[in-house]
Amino acid sequence: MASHISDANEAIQASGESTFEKAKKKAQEQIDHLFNVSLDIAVTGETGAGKSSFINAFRGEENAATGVRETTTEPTPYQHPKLPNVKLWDLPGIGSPNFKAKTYVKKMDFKKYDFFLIISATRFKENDLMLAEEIQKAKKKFYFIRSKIDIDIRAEEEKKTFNREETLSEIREDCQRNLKDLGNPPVFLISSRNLSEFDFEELVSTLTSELPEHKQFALLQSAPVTSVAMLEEKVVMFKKVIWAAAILSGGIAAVPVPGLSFACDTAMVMSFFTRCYHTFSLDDRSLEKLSERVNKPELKSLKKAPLLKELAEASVLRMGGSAVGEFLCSLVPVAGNVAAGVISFSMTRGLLENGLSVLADEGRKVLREAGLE
Ligand SMILES: Nc1nc2c(ncn2[C@@H]2O[C@H](COP(=O)(O)OP(=O)(O)OP(=O)(O)O)[C@@H](O)[C@H]2O)c(=O)[nH]1
Ligand SMILES: [Mg+2]
Repeated sequence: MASHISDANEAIQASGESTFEKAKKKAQEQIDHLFNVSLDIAVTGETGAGKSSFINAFRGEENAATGVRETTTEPTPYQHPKLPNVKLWDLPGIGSPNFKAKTYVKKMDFKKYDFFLIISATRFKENDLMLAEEIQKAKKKFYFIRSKIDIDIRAEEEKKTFNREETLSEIREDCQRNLKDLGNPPVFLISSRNLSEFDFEELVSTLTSELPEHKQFALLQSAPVTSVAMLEEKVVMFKKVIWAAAILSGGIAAVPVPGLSFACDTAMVMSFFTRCYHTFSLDDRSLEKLSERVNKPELKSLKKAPLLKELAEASVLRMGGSAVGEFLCSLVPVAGNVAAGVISFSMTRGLLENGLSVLADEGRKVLREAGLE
């Protein structure tokens, strides 16, 4: 009992709250945010600017038709393949003949989006500025994306005087000149052919820092793993909520019952790991896509860490059976007590930390093999 009390104290301390009840409430809130928060990203810009291509690249799926003439006049939502609560909305450009600015705002229902991405493949034009002003009036944030940078770079590369950094600065400055009236907002240079290049990560960092905390979880989880730096951001995010997952995993949530099967507490732990697994793009489908993208077939057959195998199987079986429970036990720092069925807060936390670190290492290995360090 004494150790149970000190264990509860440890949980309270980890939460930064004053009582166990408050700690548990905050833990529930954090985990709800991690698992359930929705995010609605509006993507707009002229026909052909690259909206659909960006949406596809962000989601890692090719559902939005690209290179076709404008076909829809309604906002079209594209769900994130792993996070159903995250949607990217393809908004037809304001400049198309079917739309006029005033009706546009109304028709597009600006209220429902968390922020807007305004895309242009050239300079930002009057329509883009008009749109930004309307977004501002609706008290929403907007971010400018200059797309198809790979095409600009390729064209410049052929010149003798080519200097990559200079070319990029020129594009940026050229875009910014047209946005002066809006108070010089930043312009993010992006190639949807390869989000690992140019300013995509900068864009994600900026969005993350400007979103409310609970929305940050959704954005960071849904953002594609474009480099080790991006992976590390995700790892940090999960680390921050380990204490909450540990509290909710049981253990000390109730007075521990000797003999209670450890499997009873695995649901939260498993869904935490499964989240990390998908967010780090370690699932077979993501590995396959990555291997195609970087043209390295060997990525598909990387030898997997045992935890990863367990997760791959568990995600097929939904919630794994006792094999998963046993496997999780092997991750518990002091496995001895597990036999007695008493899983303490600090043990659960240790287990979550170990599992996260296994998955993070796996992610780093994949990125190294893919040449995306
Ligand atoms: N090289 C390169 N091509 C791109 C990029 N983004 C888009 N494209 C190409 O540009 C064309 C138009 O892109 P879309 O994504 O269809 O443009 P959109 O804004 O959705 O166009 P609408 O649906 O007509 O409004 C397509 O042929 C894309 O393949 C990019 O970053 N790099
Ligand atoms: Mg499109």
